[in-house]
This record gives sequence, C-alpha cells and structure tokens, in this order.
Amino acid sequence: GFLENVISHPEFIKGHATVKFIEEHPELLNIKNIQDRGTKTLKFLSNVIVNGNQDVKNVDDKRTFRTPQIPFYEKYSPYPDGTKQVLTNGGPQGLVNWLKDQKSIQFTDTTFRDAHQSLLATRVRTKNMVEVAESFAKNHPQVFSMEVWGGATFDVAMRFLHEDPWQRLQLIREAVPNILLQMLIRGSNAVGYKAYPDNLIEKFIEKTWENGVDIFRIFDSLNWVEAMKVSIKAVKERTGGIAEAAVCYSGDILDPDNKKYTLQYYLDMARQLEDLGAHILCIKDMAGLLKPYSAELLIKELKKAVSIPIHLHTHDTSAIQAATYLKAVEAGVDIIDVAIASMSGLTSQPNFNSIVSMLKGHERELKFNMSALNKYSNYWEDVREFYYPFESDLKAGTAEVYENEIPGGQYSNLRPQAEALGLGEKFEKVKQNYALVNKMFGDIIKVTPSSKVVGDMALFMTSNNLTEKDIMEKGQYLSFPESVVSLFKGEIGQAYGGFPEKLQSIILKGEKPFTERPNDHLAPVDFDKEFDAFQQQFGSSSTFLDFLSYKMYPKVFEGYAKHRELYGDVSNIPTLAFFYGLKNNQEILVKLSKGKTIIVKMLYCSAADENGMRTVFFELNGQTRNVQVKDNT
Ligand code: 3PY
Ligand code: ZN
Repeated sequence: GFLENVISHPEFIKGHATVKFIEEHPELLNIKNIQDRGTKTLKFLSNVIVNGNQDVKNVDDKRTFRTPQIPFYEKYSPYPDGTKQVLTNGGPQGLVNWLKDQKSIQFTDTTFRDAHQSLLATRVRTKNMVEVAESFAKNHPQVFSMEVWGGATFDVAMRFLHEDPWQRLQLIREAVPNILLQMLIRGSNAVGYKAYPDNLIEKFIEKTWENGVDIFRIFDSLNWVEAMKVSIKAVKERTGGIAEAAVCYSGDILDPDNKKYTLQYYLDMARQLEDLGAHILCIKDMAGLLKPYSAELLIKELKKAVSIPIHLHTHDTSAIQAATYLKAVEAGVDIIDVAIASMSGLTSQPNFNSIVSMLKGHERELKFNMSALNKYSNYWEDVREFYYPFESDLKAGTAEVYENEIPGGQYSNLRPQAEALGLGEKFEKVKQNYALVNKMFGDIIKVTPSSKVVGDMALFMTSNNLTEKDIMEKGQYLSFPESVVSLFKGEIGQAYGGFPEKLQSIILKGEKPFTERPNDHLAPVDFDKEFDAFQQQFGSSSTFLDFLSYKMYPKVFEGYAKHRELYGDVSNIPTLAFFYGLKNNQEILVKLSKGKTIIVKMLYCSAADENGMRTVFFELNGQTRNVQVKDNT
C-alpha cells in the first residue's frame, strides 16, 4: 500500500526525501496504479502459462537452464574512463584524432545488436543485456564501442518482445557511461524497410543522440551515396556524435570475373563519403564475403585513398574471417567488429576473445583481462540457451555464402520465413534462387532492405516453382511481391549500373519508374500537428519517442501499444517466464519500476471448464490471486 510505496521509492531510499516528499510525488498515492500493474503482469503470465508465448514454436519442456552469472565488478566504485570521455572532452574531431593516435587495434563489441540479430533472430531482451552491462563496462573500458541499437532491433523489440526500443537505449546508456555506444542506421530508411521523409530522419537522429547513441553507422542498401547525405549531415549538424559512413561490400575484388564491384569502385565510394564529411569510414561486409587477401588489398589501398579511420565489419559465415581480420590489422585497419565468444561465429561476428588472443604479442595488440572476458562469454552462453527456439540450423561455417551472398543478419530470418510458407523442405532451393534473383536483378548490393526484396523474390519463385525463363516470358501475367515492385519503381533508391530494363518493364507492367531520391516524393512530417493527433489516439502519457516509433512502424506500434495497455511493461519479466511461463510453485521477481518489485509465485493452473476457461492461481507478494484465461491450445 501507501507506506510500501513510500519506503520503496528510489529517492526515499537514497535519503533525498524531504517534508515535501509526498506532495512532490503524487504517484505515491496511486496504490491502485501499482496494483493494476501487478494484475497486468499476472494476466500476461497466465496467458503464457495456458497458451504459450505466441512467438515461440517448438518448446522443449524437458530442457533445463543454468542461471547466468554476472562477472564480478565493483558495484560502488566509479566507472573507469573510456572512449565516451574522449568524445565528451574533445568532440568528434578529438575522438577521430585520438583514434588516429592509437597504434593498437580497436574493438567494437556487437553482442547487444548484430550478434543476436544474426544468431537468434534479434530476440535478445533488454533485461539480459542491461543486467550485465555495468559489469562489462567496468571490466573492459578499453573497448572502443558497443553496437547496441538499430538494424532490426528497433522493430523486433516492439513486434515480438513488446518492449520499448528507446527504453532499451536509455537503460544501456545509464549502465555504460564510459564506452561509446553505436547504432546501425539504414540511411534514408532509418530503422525501417522503406524511405521516410527527410525531416523524420533528421528528428530521429537528433533524438537518438539525445537518448544515448554516439556513433551512427550509416549505410544505404544499394550503396547509393545520394541517399546517405541527409543522415550524414544530420549527425554532423544536429548531434555531437560520430558520422560513420559505410560502404557495403559485395563480390570479391580479387575475382578476375568480377567487373562490377571492383577495388576502384570501393575507393571511389570511400572518397565520396570522406568528402561528405564522414568522421569514420566503415567497410560493411554484411554477408562475410571479404576474404583475407582481398581485405589486405582493400585496406591497404583505402588507407592511401582516405585519411579518416577505417572500421571493418564482417560476419563469420564462411568461418575464415579471423584470417581476414589478421590481414586487415596488418594492413592498418583501425577498428574491427567482434562478438563475445559464445555469441560469435557462424552468421555472427568473429570471436572477440579469440581475436584478442590471436594478437597477443603482436605490435598492434590491445590488452584485455582474458579471464574476465571469458566469464562474460560464460554469461552469454547461459543466456543464449534461453533463446534456443530462435537458433538457426546452421551448424558450421559454409563456403556456400560466396554463391548466395545472403547477409548474416538475414540468414537467421530467411529460414523461419521459408518455413512459414511451407518451404522448410525447400530451403536449399530458396538459397539457390536467392543467388539467381541477384543475378536477374543485375547483381545488386544486398543488405536491408534490398536483401529482403531479393529474399521475397526467391521465396516467391520457390513457392510457385518459377524459373528465370518463366519470369522473363510470362512475367506480365504474374503478380510480383509488393517489395519487388517497389524496388523496381525506385522506392528504395537507385542501383549502381541501373536495374535491368527488360525485367523492370515486366515487373512494373508499363508503370514508369523514377530516378530521384524516393524521399523527395514524401511530404515532410508536421511534428506539432501529428504529435497532437498521436496523443489523441494513444493517450496523453504517450511520449514524443513513442511518436517516432509510431512514425517508423505505425501498425507495429499500434500492436505494441495495445499489448502494453493490456499487460503493462513486460520487459522486466524474467526471460524464461516470458517465453515459457511458470511451473507450479515457481517464484519470480518482477521489477515494475525503479524501487518497485513484486514477488510472483505461480501456485497451479486448473483444468479447462465447460467454456474452455482455465484459472491460474498465484501469490502476488504473498496474497492469493487468480486469473481466468481462455485455453486456445
Ligand atoms: C540491418 O540493417 O539490420 C543489418 O544488419 C544490415 O546488415
Ligand atoms: Zn552485420
């Protein structure tokens, strides 16, 4: 009740409460509010207990789990300074200068973003990251940056985890005040799959910086520099952060048959990005195609072509990317992307712990406390187990990636997408068609969202048993996936070398494509007016950040808001309970807000009555409660 609210209030605990405490905190009188939130949590849990989590297929009831152990850290000692302080003190140019002065190789840890996007279909929940973040930041302050946001995490957080992506960012920032945080942003597509109005992109970048992102890794899914300008400019003019502009890598510069994505092509694009004012250049090898000797040549030549630091990103799909990093390090690359051991390899980034060890004794070695770094891997090994239904079936590295060029971040999604269409048995064919579609499309850069279009077309051809000949001869009678039509219309930008004209006219059925930036066709957002309307619809407690989420993903946000209305904030429900429910007599702690934690014990669940209703009995803070749920199984 009331007294409980007072003594559990964070300011009261910190000893900040004055005589005006209650007057200043009217929410303390809101006992009903807390009770409501408890009830909502019970509602969510009973639904999972009775019907399962709708997002999880193939639950294995016999599976057991270990409790992840947070590596030891000094709770009450201050954070050691890191790169965030370099940026705060010296600004972007100070940071760039600092970076140029470093002889040792620098590391970006992708565990909180790309690693789980690529291995676990982006499903890792905020809680499992935030719980270990302070320990990581205090033990490993020499990490250059942590990639924690953007890419697919934004929509998956809302769509499947029913979480607020902004809250995730804020909590990670709070737990990591000393290491630069970075995000992946898809240029004019932001964190979505289509073009957004320029002023929305600008506002999004501004708010993202305010809420904790320091480094913006900006790319365009067709390597169309024109489409990257607005984002690069926005980072430079509206934030104090770093504009890291990316060149997406495709093909192989050492392949004599490769006439399209040549060394010269990459050098030209890199120079253009430097001219636009990028602070850092990224080589974004999203599918893991950059082989060791190609990396050596590429980095060596880039070092001559541009003067900004170079950041290399890859995926270990082929299992040889450690060799690529070794060659790149020797050729002078400044930063490399790695994922903690137990979240590395396969379609994820190369192994952080092993790469650090590989360079021991090397003139560019960066020293780490390996025993602490390995404990962090043990933590993630146990956490990863929680997410077993989202593992892809890939068991070992594969050289097939050089043929299909499927990005690591897409691979873990393509199989479930294929299965959902009943093509589980034909995944082999889907991969072959992916390569075929790429050829038909004129060998385009494939990364979100262009990679999704290639995937959609490959699934379309596979499920309808279509060949290239069928498309070219009978295409006018086919109704192509929406995303394919949109790509050929020019709605996600222009491809290098253009789209193949014959296929384009077949797909567009006479409609004329455009060649300007797709964003030029979009009316700017009227923020005042639209935010008002948004609050009318979603309530006055909805924030401007919610509004941005809504503008990125209207339908997904609606679903998220409805879920939140029904079940409250579910992000603090422990992960096992969130996905698999509770067993009889199992007890969990759920933090409803700062300083407000409830104890939930599941007692038992009744059999279904004549109307198919079950009753789930709980104890909430010791008091018996029950919730009725319709059994839909
Ligand atoms: C994304 O855009 O989500 C990616 O990870 C691209 O590589
Ligand atoms: Zn990636």
